[in-house]
Amino acid sequence: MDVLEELRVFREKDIPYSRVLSSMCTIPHELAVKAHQLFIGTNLGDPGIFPGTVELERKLVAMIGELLHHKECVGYICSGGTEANIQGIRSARNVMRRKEPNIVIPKTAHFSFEKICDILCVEVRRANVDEDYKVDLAEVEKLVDDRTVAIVGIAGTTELGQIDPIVELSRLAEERNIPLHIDAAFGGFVIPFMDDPYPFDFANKGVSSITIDPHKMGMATIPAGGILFREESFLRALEVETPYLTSKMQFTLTGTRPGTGVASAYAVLKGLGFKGMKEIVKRCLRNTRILMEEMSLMGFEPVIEPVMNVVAFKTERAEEIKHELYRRRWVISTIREPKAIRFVVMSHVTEEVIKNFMSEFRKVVQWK
Ligand code: 0PR
Repeated sequence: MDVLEELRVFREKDIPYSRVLSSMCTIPHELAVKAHQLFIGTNLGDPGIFPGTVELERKLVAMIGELLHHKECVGYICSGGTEANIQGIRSARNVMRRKEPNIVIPKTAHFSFEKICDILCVEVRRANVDEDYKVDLAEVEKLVDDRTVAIVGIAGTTELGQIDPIVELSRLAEERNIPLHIDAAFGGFVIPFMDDPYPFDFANKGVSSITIDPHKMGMATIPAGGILFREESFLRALEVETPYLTSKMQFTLTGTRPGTGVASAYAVLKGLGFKGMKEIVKRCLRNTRILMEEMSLMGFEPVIEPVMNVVAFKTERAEEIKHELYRRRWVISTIREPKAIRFVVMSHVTEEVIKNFMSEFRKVVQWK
């Protein structure tokens, strides 16, 4: 067998996106795929060799910065939300220079913060959430002290797509002079394109850094995460010397770093424009409502009214339903609390996909 033939056999074992209602990634936009191909082999880890790719990254950062109400922001395209969150907290820790530092995050934060706590040796304090699964401000205030180097707010929680009260968090951060990092890995490319966007970004003076991932709702190719800072000093706080490269200093976490994410994210944002992105988000939100209607007809109740294209429905049988669906090659997920099945309605989750899914889902729910 020819090696490509062999590869195809493995690839065919993967589950196609048309059966996946759990993922925050999706089929990249065709413009992203073309851009990716054009930039294969580029390495932003040695920028002197790739001045064109460097220039493109600057343009992309400014473009995303404009979307987030701060065109002059600085940052870079990284491997994903995990790296972006690590770097956001690492820079705050380095800028703040506290002994035995801690950070205050919502209980609903992504598990990348577990890694942060381990790698960066910062204590992670988890604030409770209210009945809408938004972080409780009084709790955050209680947990913050002189050793707090960052407060974290989430714009689009992993499990429910909820948005924390970032306006209030920003006020608190300003008052206490503590950097506020926003994890908008998912919501960053959703909220700005909604009809009545919640102000989650640099428009709030207390926000010092934002995670925003092109490889999620930005329709870019994997890997493409984004970390943006309000001020240059936060980027400088990440630098190490690179004695033998074409650059003197490096602020990224990884060394060798693909330019493909930069190119594919730029292609989508520039190619589709604000209007095109708005249409994608609108379709995802409409399909979320369709899924909601189908599920409520079956008697399922959402954990919260969906804020964006993530929705979870309460059921004691969540794990069992997920496993039986997986056995039938359909992928959904569950959340930690309360017991619920969760869906992410990415652009590949079309009306047709929902229809096919619901017909299988009905059989699974009635089964046993
Ligand atoms: N922050 C938030 C709010 C996230 O939801 C995620 C990932 C991250 C950070 C970390 O991002 P990276 O995975 O890019 O490092 N959220 C999804 C999750 O863990 C990612 C995902 C993507 C899950 C595709 C499944 C999947 O098929 O649930």
